[in-house]
Amino acid sequence: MSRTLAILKPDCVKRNLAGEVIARIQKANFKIVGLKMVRLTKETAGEFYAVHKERPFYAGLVEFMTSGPCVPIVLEKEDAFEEFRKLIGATDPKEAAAGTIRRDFAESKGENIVHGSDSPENAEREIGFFFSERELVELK
Ligand code: IDP
Ligand code: MG
Repeated sequence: MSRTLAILKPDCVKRNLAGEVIARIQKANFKIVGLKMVRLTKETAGEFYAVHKERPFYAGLVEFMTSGPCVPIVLEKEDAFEEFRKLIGATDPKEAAAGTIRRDFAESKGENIVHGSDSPENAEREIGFFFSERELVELK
């Protein structure tokens, strides 16, 4: 079993799609072991996406991620990060495979509904960014 971090982004929460997206995640057999609602600040969003600091979309990304509450979720499954990236699809919904969450719900490459960690190392770091160990439940 491994863990990954999902974030329901502000567009997902604002458009009242959180329930539908969580249902899709659960139907794909991910187990939720942590979940909360947070409002990111310029500082916390900037730190979370620091790897993209030099990219042209960085300022817009920070603006978007602070535009409303988000819902970080810790998910457990075998090969969690790979399986979750498959479930959400490509960054740009126009390029995302049929049946993926971004393809079905996202409106643009920037406002793309959901985040998913891209490696086990980043999953650990990103989970730690939002959750302490005591906020994660033991399922067994
Ligand atoms: P990912 O979320 O699929 O891993 P990344 O390349 O890590 O994609 O980019 C992080 C986030 O930055 C994306 O999910 C999206 O919200 C935003 N982003 C990435 N590329 C662009 C772009 O070309 N235009 C606008 N926003 C972008
Ligand atoms: Mg990424």
